[in-house]
Amino acid sequence: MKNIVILISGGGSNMAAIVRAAERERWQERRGARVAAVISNRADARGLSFAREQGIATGVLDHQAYASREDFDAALMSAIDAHQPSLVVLAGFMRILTPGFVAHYAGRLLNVHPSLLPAFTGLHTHRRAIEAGCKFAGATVHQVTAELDHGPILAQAVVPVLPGDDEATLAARVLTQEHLIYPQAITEMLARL
Ligand code: NHR
Ligand code: GAR
Repeated sequence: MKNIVILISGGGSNMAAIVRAAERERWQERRGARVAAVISNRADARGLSFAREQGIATGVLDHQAYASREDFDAALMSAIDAHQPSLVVLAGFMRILTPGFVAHYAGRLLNVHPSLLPAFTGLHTHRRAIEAGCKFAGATVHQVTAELDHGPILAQAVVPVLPGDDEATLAARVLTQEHLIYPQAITEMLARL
């Protein structure tokens, strides 16, 4: 069985989209893959209750309880590795990961980023795209490397920036595309594992 472990920090809508795609497309029977666990760095992440309702194992590791990023990442690796993952998926996970963590999951660590990389790495991407006067925005699924938001690109989707858009309306339009391209990119990745 190819186990997928998903890391979240908040809403978890990408995680839910992946779980729903796995069910709808019967990944377990057809691809020998399943979402084995959802782990959050915030106890109040709304996505956790969805995962529990689906009968998926959940875990919480509060980064504030660790003295350093290295200590947090070491604990996170132990929690993830308990599920023997083939793939580790960042879905709205908001903590930058240390080079040691990234090396440990090299080639099997994915992220969805809410911009058309290599434009707008880092945070507040929608505000920056609007301020720059971009006519198009979008989302990128990429492999995670030690350099933030710079790993090989696996999938992208483009949306228009419309007159009157603010951060919230643009983020919502981008998010609906993330929900389509992320499960698709994971499917393609699973076929290569
Ligand atoms: N880690 C590495 N090494 N490489 C990447 O490409 C990563 C990563 C960890 C997360 C997601 C990324 C995004 O899609 C991601 C990609 C968090 C921050 C950030 O600045 C930046 C980018 C991403 C995720 N986080 C702050 C920090 O100090 C905390 C912010 C907060 O807690 O709200 O870690 O955009
Ligand atoms: C998504 O738009 C994701 O691309 C973005 O946060 C949202 C999470 O939504 N990720 C980042 O900004 C990472 N820095 P979700 O929790 O509902 O999937």
